[in-house]
Amino acid sequence: MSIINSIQAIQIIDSRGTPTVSCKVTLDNGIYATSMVPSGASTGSREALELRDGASTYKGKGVTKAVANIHEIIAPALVGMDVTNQQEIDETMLALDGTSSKSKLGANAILGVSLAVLDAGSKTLELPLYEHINQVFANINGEKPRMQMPTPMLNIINGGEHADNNIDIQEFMIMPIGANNFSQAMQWATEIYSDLKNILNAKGLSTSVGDEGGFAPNLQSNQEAIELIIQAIRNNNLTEGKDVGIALDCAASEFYNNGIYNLQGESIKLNSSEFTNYLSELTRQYPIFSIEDGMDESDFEGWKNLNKALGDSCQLVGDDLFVTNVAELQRGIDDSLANSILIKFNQIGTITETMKTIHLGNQHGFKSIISHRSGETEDSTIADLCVGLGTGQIKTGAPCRSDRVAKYNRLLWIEAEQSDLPFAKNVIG
Ligand code: 2PG
Ligand code: MG
Repeated sequence: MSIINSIQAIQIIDSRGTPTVSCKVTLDNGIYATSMVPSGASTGSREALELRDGASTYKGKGVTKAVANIHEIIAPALVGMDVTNQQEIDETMLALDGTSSKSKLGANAILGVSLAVLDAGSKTLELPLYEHINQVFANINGEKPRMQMPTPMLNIINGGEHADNNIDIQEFMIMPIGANNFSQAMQWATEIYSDLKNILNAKGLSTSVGDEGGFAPNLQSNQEAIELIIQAIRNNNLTEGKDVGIALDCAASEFYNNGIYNLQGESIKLNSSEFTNYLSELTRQYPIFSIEDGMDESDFEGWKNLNKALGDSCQLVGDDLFVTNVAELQRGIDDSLANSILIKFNQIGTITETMKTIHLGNQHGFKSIISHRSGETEDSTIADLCVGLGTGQIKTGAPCRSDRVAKYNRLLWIEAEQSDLPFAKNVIG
């Protein structure tokens, strides 16, 4: 038994210059761990509540109330508990909050503690974090995942809410599906990224980056973004579709209104079935292996139709659609809305709930993709989560900016230390 002795929290700053919660859990044996909570921009409306002060300081975005909730409500209840009992600790916080949206304590307060508890548990057991995560999942779900290194999904052109350019689709990602191991996948990705910069430069286009480290030029169309990426892939003697797949996150809720998908960058307005055709056409033209949030979060008929049209040939990922919530995922399974789920622990607020959602997906053949948020920190827990749960895919931005590469660099260390871990080669397609 390793007992929680104290819990401290402070307000820190994330990669967008916005306050967020950091939490430190100290055990009676002197071991401690800290966490930092990420934050989204294109958030789903059914996500758990991120508690912000709304005061005049920090443009209303301070998190001192969430910090106070940790000190005044959560810490007194958790001090004295066994840190290795993740589920009991998370469920104690859920009971303290008592709301379905975590609006009393704030999902940012609860997650900060849940993550620090997870890491302190691994430290006191002297296990690498990913191995501890593997065991915690088995304790909660009675199933021990097969650990593996993921194929990374690297967002190298940013649009939508993550950039100030005219591109409507939020993320254009490369997936080095044909690499032999994780480090080769990262090598290819950085080489492609570097070539893409040269290509943009040569065309007189901006090489400034967006929130996730991808380039954010103004372009004629979504197609042009994909074609520039394909050119960069080919410049490296790699083949699109064989060595490197393309993945999109449309974040379609951001440009959907009253039944219309409004692609302002291309001056096109499409209804739900026309937008399904637009996406189907893109997959016919280009080797697109994965489409996230292809439809608005509440356009359930649209999702059903997209899944009918593309679900057999393409990974269709629910992010705003499922918000890492077990009930939302169950609806998606029952109604055949998608075939994969994006996992972001701050959408739901605890490690235990995150693991239950992944477990439900596993039972129904859904792929889980572990994901960062557009507002990030140097916290790299998602790298260990991905390996420990063996989900096979991680999306955590471009190979650029420390908030993004902290996760990739942690994965490079895991690969170096555990060379017998299999790599999720050709994970899709
Ligand atoms: C997404 C995420 C991360 P945000 O939509 O998948 O890329 O963005 O954190 O802004 O919701
Ligand atoms: Mg998304």
